[in-house]
Amino acid sequence: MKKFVTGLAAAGAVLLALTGCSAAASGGSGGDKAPEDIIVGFAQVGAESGWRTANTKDVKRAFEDAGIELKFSDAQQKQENQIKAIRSYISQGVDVIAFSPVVESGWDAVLQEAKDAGIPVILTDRAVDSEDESLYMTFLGSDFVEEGKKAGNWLVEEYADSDDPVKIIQLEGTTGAAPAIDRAEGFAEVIKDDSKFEIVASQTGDFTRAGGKQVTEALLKSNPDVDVIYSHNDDMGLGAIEAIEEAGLTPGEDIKIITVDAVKDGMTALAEGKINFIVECNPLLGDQLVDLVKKVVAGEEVEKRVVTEETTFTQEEAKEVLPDRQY
Ligand code: GYE
Repeated sequence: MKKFVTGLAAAGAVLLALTGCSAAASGGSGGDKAPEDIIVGFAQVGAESGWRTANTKDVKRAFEDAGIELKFSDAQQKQENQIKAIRSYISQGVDVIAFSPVVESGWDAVLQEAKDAGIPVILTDRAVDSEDESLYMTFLGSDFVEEGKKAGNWLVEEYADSDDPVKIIQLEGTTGAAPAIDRAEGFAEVIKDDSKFEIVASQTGDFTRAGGKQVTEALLKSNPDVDVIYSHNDDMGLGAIEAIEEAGLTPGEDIKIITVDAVKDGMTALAEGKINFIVECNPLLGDQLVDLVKKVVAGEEVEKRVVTEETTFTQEEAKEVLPDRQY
């Protein structure tokens, strides 16, 4: 039996050599490369938020722990910078490219270039809208629609006993980004069944604190009687808090705030009662990414979609977990 298996493996190796086809065409760069021989190119979105900082730190840590070389680039939230970085990784002939697409659309051409070069791609954190799923190996990240639904469910429960209208301002993430599109969609789906909920204004704050503050300042002027702010991330919510306080109002009381992420600054504001509810989005994707890289390089099958597990936090829960919060 053993002989047969060895023979088969040898036949496989000959076949690969004959066809000149590396396993990369079907996914991995083949063989059993030692971690120190693997090179990964990672094209990060930017450094727009606390979430992103924690994500970058964790990815770098995980690759260092694994002894895998990581080439890292920061696209400063610009798609053309990410495309440039990916092209450079292709020309350097890295083993795997991982990236967190700043927006969903417009990746097919560069993904096709990676595929033609036999370099597998792993989507990390954010999705692309490419119809051809063979352009990437897998997508590791959160279910953003689910996050939006969790935010909506809290709101529905919070106002369950009231028939008064509930006016909502939505602070959107980066226009065209998967988490902005999906968090809006999930939230809208949950609140649509009750006509007392109305999104009176919805604008992008680009996932930054400064953006959240600026948009809130402007929107408070046109909507002084708003009840709730639903922010697609903590940072924009923290910016909104500043704008609300500067307008002489009390965040968390005069205007309720729901955010997504659960980074330390957000959780602190939640514990202080300035934010009312946070839906968690886990940035610690490093170890799972390393795992997927190893599998892809070894030519092993990977799930097309790997969803990270997440929870939600009320004020009491935030107080409990804050002392041990890593990020
Ligand atoms: O929620 C936000 C960041 O893509 C999940 O990007 C990520 C989002 C995160 O800027 O804070």
